[in-house]
Amino acid sequence: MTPSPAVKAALSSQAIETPSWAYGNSGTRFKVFAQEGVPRTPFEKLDDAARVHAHTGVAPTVALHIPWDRVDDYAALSDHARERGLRLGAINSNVFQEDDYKLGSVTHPDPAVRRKALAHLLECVDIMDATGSADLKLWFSDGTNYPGQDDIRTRQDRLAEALAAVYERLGEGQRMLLEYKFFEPAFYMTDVPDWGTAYAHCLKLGPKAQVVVDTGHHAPGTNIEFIVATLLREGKLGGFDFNSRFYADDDLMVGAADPFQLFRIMYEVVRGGGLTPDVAFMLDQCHNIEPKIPAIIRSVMNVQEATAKALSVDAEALAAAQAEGDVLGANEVLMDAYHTDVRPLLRELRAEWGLDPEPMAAYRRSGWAERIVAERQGGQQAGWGA
Ligand code: PSV
Ligand code: MN
Ligand code: MN
Repeated sequence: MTPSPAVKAALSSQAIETPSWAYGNSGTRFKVFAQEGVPRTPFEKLDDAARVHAHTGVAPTVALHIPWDRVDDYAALSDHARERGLRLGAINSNVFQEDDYKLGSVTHPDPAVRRKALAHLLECVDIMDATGSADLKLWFSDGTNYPGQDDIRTRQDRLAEALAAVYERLGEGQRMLLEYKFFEPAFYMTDVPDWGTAYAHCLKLGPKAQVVVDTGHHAPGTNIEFIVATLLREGKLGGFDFNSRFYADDDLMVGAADPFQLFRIMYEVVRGGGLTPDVAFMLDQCHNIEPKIPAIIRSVMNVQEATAKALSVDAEALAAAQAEGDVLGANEVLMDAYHTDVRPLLRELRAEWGLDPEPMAAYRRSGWAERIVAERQGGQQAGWGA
């Protein structure tokens, strides 16, 4: 296969955002296995993210999580990023880790708790102003555990009220990305459980409100690419939180559990014209037992490979087979692209960009892993599950 210049151009302009929390120690609710050399500060997380970008060439932005990445001087953090060829990406809010949020945050029955949660979300927009971030990512753990515990409809009203206040506060060029999740930590009812609920709120709010699809946040068997196609058709796909899962919200490396699903998602992205800066391609993962930086490099490459395969689909042949009702032929066109070995193309591209064609090997040789173990003694950055 000789890739067209358009395929090369699309891959050259792709940007995959890595999450600050994936660099720090994180774990499950059972145990956090601390690794040596993990970043002690948000600045050091950026140092690690810079290695991922240096070796892959396609990971120029880093998502922050407040309060895990709270610093006194966000301009200094932005400068630190810029000096390393990075930019600060989405600001992720956190209204799920404090005792006050036991019964919810923006949907809590107590107005004082709702006010506190809203104040945090607004603070996140202040931080966006300081960091130059364009996206506020909202994930709410809000929900109930027992039927009758609280009123489903009233909670939707409270949610809508908070979202509207945040929307009002957004500045020029800023967006809010609403993330849904079907269960956990709430086990009976979650206030933003699915794309339909997120979409309904975003539609009412306006064009600066978009839906974010976390690939681990669906019931098993859900056709995620259909959701992606639909949101793109409606102009409401704000971005992805990529990760992979075998059971629930496993947060494993994207493309590890089901590379075929990732390909199908990326095919719908390509098909729907979603390979643009308007769709944020973010990772949301935890690396509990594997070394973190190489795991993130591998994840970025997995997204890149799925994208390259999606771009390899022979659109004309597929459309012709579909028009003729050629079921097997159409399926074969898609599977041909999935089975294409795109690694030589990506190696060639990296060489063109002046990078080592093999990011994993280049990272191993770089000595960074040994250096951070030697230099980063003491202290441990808290994060998800920590
Ligand atoms: C919790 O499920 C979660 O993984 C959500 O996906 C958020 O995006 C992430 O934590 C960070 O807040
Ligand atoms: Mn997520
Ligand atoms: Mn999640």
